[in-house]
Amino acid sequence: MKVFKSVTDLGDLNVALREAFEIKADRFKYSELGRNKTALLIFFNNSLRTRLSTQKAAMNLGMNVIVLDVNQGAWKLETERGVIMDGDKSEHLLEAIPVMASYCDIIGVRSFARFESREDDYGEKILNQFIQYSGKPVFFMESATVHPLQSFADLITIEEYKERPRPKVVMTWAPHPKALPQAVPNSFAEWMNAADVDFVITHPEGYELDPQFVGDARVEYDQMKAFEGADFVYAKNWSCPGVTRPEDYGKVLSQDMSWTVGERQMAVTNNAHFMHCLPVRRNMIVTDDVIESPRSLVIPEAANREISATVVLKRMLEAL
Ligand code: AN0
Ligand code: CP
Repeated sequence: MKVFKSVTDLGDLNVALREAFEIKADRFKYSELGRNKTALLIFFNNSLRTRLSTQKAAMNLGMNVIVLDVNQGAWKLETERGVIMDGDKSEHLLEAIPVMASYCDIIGVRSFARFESREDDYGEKILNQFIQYSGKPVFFMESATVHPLQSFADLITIEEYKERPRPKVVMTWAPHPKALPQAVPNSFAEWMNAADVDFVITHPEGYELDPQFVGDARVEYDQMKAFEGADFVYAKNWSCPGVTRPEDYGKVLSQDMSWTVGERQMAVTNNAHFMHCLPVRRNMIVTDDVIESPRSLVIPEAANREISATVVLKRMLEAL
């Protein structure tokens, strides 16, 4: 695997899931595979889970790890070609990428949507430059539009906790005070469409996700209706994807607190498990009672980030 961005990069999902459970049963099974190989993890944005779980995954495989926080201690990077660099940015991405690549074998990059231009974000301008100019395998650690390591961990979690063969999975929008990217819901939709689940998306009008990720998924604007009979409830806020009104891209269109996931909504589900990628704002996205309930999977879900990252790095090491 040279790039890890989409569900299709993993090939057969059942094979990938089997690999995940094999690694979960013995996470050091491939501890010789990464000997003398180096993973470089580059963060343009904050992280707790991705940073720690990916480092742990690399260590499981016997790799060395270097982590760079671009905005803390490194030179500020210009990302646009053709700019006269007379501002605060001391170095261009076009030099920085090959230099960073020269010190490692595999590169992971986190670079969130900037909300300056929908075209740049959905064109994956930053990550594509890493793919193009590094000459190294690149895996996405949440880009402008996708967060595949999260969705793979989510799928592993659903596989572990499902209580019937084809569970109903509902992804619901929930309120948040700040504009958040669409990467998590985009990828989750993409992965659920590829998995053997009955998938429903619910959100207020105006929050329609990009059709390339929604695919054939059912969209239900009535949250209570969507929740009926759900086996898994996956909550997430996202800002306006700008599908119907491009001028609203990245805006907070609603802070409707009736969408906060609480006992009222969970009561109409099939005793659903609650999921969220974290970090989560309590009593905005989900009530204390729901996130603390025995049906909440937020901690095992986060723990599975180590497993998804180990599978991905293993596949990349095997293709070096
Ligand atoms: C980010 C997001 O919503 O994309 C990261 C989630 C994994 N969340 C925040 O910035 C709070
Ligand atoms: N879920 C997730 O990616 O968390 P971090 O932003 O803390 O890495």
